[in-house]
Amino acid sequence: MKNYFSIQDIDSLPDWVNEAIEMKKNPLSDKTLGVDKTIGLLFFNPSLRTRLSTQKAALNLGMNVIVMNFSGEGWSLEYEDGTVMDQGTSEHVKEAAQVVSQYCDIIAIRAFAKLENREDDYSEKVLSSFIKYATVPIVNMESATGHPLQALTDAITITENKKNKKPKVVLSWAPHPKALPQAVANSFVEMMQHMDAHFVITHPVGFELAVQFTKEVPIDYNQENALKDADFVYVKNWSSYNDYGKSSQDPSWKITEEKMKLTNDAKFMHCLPVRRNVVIDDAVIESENSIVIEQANNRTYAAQLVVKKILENQ
Ligand code: SN0
Repeated sequence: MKNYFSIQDIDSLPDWVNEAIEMKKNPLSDKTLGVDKTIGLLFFNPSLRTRLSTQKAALNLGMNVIVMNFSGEGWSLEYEDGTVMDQGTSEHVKEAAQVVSQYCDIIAIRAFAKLENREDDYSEKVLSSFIKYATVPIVNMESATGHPLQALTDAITITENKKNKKPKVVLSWAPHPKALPQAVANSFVEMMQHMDAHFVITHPVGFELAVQFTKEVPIDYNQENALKDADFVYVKNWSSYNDYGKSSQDPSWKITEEKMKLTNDAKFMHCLPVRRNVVIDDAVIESENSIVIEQANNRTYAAQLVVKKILENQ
């Protein structure tokens, strides 16, 4: 594998999930694989889990890690060809990507959707420019349209926690005070189509995700109906794809203890960070069925597996 841009880069999901679960038992088993190699983590947006778990993963493989926050600290990058750069942008991605490639053996990038222009976001301008101009592998740490490290984490977490062969998994939209990207939901939806699961999406009318991700997945506009008999409830807010970037705070979609009673004693999942008592009630995130902390722990093993696969290919 050269780049980890989307879950399409996973050649065999069951093998990857099993390998990650094995790696979790002995995280230092490949501690010399990355010796004398450097991973550079470039952040255009905030992070807690992604930054620390990816660093931890690289350290477990013996790598050196360098981190740069672009927002505020880096030069503002230009992505268009042939621009007369007499406005706000200081450096073209063509130079930046080639320069960083000389310092790093792998570059990982976080660049969220701006939610201003759907075509711009869905063209994956930042990630695809780095993939085009960098001379080393690129790892997606949440791009405009996807968060494949999170989705791999979620596949590992569901596999570890499932009680039956084909669990019912429900992705539920929830309210949020801010307009958030569709990236986490897109990659989760994509991932669930590769897993042995009864998968249902529930959200208010107008919050349909892009059909290129949802394909034939059933959508139930009635949240309570969708939650019935669920084994896993995965909660996430996203802004509208059709009315691009429109948000909603409709409190009737918040996940409560009452709603969780409709499920088959479901495990509660969220990628974090989560707005307590807006997205979910305290009682749900603090319940025994909440596996969000364990889910966040698995971020390390998802990242470690991806970096390992890239190192083995170098
Ligand atoms: C991001 C998102 O894509 O939804 C990252 C999730 C891993 N989430 C947020 O930006 C939440 C910000 C907030 O203020 O709650």
